[in-house]
Amino acid sequence: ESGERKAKVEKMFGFMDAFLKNDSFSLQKDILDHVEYTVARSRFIFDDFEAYQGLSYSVRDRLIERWHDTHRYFKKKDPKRLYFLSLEFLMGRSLSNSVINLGIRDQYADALNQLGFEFEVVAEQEGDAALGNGGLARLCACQMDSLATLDYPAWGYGLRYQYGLFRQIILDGFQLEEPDYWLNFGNPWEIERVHVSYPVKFYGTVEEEGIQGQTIKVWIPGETVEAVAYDNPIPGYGTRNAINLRLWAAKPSDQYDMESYNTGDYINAIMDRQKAETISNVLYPDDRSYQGKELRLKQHYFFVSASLQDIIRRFRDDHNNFDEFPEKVALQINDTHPSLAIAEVMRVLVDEEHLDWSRAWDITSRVFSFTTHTVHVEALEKIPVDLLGNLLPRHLQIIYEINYKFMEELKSMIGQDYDRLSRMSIVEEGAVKSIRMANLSIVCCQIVNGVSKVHLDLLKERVFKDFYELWPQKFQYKTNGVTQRRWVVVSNPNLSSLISKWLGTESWIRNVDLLAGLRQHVSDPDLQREWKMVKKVNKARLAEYIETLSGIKVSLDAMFDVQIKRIHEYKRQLLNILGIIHRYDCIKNMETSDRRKVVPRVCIIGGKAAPGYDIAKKIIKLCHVVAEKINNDADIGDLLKLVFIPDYNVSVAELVIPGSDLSQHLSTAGHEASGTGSMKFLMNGCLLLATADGAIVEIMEEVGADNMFLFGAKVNEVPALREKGASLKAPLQFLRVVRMVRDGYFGFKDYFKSLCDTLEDGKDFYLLGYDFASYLEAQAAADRTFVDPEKWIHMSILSTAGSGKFSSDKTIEEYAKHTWGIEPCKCPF
Ligand code: OAK
Repeated sequence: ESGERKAKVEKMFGFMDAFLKNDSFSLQKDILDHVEYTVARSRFIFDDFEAYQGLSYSVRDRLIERWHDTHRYFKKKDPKRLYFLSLEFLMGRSLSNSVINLGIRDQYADALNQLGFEFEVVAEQEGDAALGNGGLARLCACQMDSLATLDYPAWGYGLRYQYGLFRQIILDGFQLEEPDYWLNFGNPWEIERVHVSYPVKFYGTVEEEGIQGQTIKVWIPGETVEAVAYDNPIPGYGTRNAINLRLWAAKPSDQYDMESYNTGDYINAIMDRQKAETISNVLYPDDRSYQGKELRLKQHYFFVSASLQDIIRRFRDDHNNFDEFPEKVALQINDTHPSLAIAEVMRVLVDEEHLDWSRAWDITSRVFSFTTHTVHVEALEKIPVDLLGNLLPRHLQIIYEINYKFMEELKSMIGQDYDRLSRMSIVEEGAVKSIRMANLSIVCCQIVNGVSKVHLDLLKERVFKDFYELWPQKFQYKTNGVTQRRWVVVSNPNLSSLISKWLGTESWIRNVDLLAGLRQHVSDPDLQREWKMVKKVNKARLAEYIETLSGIKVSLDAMFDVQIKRIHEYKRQLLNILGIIHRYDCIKNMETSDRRKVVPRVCIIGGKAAPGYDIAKKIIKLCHVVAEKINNDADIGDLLKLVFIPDYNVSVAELVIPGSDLSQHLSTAGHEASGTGSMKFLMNGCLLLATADGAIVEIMEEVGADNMFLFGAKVNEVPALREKGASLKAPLQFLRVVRMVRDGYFGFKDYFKSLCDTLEDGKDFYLLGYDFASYLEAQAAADRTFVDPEKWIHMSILSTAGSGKFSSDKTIEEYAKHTWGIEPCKCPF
């Protein structure tokens, strides 16, 4: 472009930007126009929800401008692109995040104010986009924010579930699940792309055809479903770049099927077609074990096929030689869920592009990278061969072929070690012959990433030991991170302003290393006072929420002690509850005069249990019966309260985290791949009480072990402890509290029997008994520190100051350099 034209465009942008930012009247008109014309409500009478809609459509317009500019620029520059494939994205709300990232929050807040609305109240109207289960899904959302902010040419691809993660209802202390009708009131943040749609095929047969003296395989599918794109712009912070998250929805195909219509059964023919939509209907709510369900497999392939058609179409716009594919495309598979993509790329290259196998394999193995998010073998996907062969017959053949070649190669390297060969095979023989998707991914990808240092060690030593010994250079790790934009700037604006004030800059929002600068002020009484004040305000907000939810009034002087995450045995919410029972029991048995020395606590627990996970559901019920007892005990008063926060989600986390003093991360060492909740608390100046598991080990290195409360067996001690079985005796205090539950002290004696049974000597797989004493010591240390407010604040400031390493910006930069090979591509205006 000529310099003259560039200058002109820049001037126009400058003008528009200033205009938007300063002309409150235009913003108001914009909001009102959307209320009147898009939402179709009168501009004279509309409520908070309609104000939210009008406002969101106005903000969306601003997003779309940037998003168009960004994509036009990417197209012009044609950099290597990253395609981030994930079946789950846990985005939460978009409004506040968008206006903050666009740099127009205050302008919109003022404009709304003049219309008689309050920004915070209007923002509360938005529901969560909960298209994911937990850690893995929220991580993707944080990474999208970082990819946009750091100007990487990236696309996210996922599924647009009609129903996101279930809503958790608590009835008499039991969890019930309700569908999440998140789209019922429309979704201003998405753009339906009716013209971006692809046919996705299933079932059928594979036939052989001779073409130019060669036999090729042809897949004759039996069913076609249409995938329609819904685009969700993701704005970066402090940049004009806005990237795209493209989610696919299933629609009946309009390919006219003469036969079914001609049979005269018009109504049934239409109903059959309608069934196609069920593919993207619902998110599977289990993040614990893989079940070979056909619908789930269909979702995976539907997603993979649509995404790859889109990616390949974009590649073809500017390239016609697939040898260039790995130079222009990086495909990231987020856990194994999208790993059918490997077979699909091979199918396209071999069957449709007629490349020979080895050339196709060379290309395929250079485009993919794979990150695994678990240490649990039960969570690794195994697809029954019968299921796969029926739904995707050609893909099964391709996977067999990949495995055959891999096995030949392996034999030539390790000889006839059949045990090892069968462990490493992509195909698992056995009662149900299955495909091991993790093995497929490792065989194909040049880089396999873990999500923390400890996780990588476990992958090397246990989960993928055989593969590590074969290909040590493949295995790497990138420590997970969270975005400081959402987890501090959006959710804790008071802390955010305080940090900027003391650092003398807002640059930490993009350059998180600057947070370390807080260390030099840690002893300043002014900072300490202001820091304490911010916490108090956030605690008051949380206390209000608790009161509205449960009617329980909590004291702001108490320590707010929080454990929020999915409910799992390995995350040991049960250890927390048993610790609370112990605390209660101690207070009850104290002389009244000694009670004055007790540090008052508000214990907060929140999280969803997978609908079929019985033990996890019992843990939720136990929490409720214990709370009932404690909260209504006149002897206890403000010394101890227990609150279960129902329907934990991203928005609830945004409210709870800033208002917590202490946060608990109790996984049995060696079970949490990383954990990212801890990072959000750390950034918000909460102290951590934790086991040395997952990313906690690295947090320890950054903030110092004496700046947190650590306890419990270490990763390398756990296997030997388990070996000891029943000879590993639990301490008396532990037996006493378990007995209380067992004997029906809190009621529901029969119901809790199976839960108590998991804690018996020799059956206590997660080592609650073994860790109990050191857990109580860590809790006592937290109490002692809390009564020294200066010390506590000191540790709190150092927590935030040491949290820089755990920004997703860091993770993404590492991936970009060492895994994907992509460079920033910053839209200049
Ligand atoms: C969910 C389903 C299958 C496999 C893994 C998960 C999952 O959510 N894993 C979690 O991923 C987070 C992000 O990497 C980690 O921080 C958690 O430790 C891990 O449990």
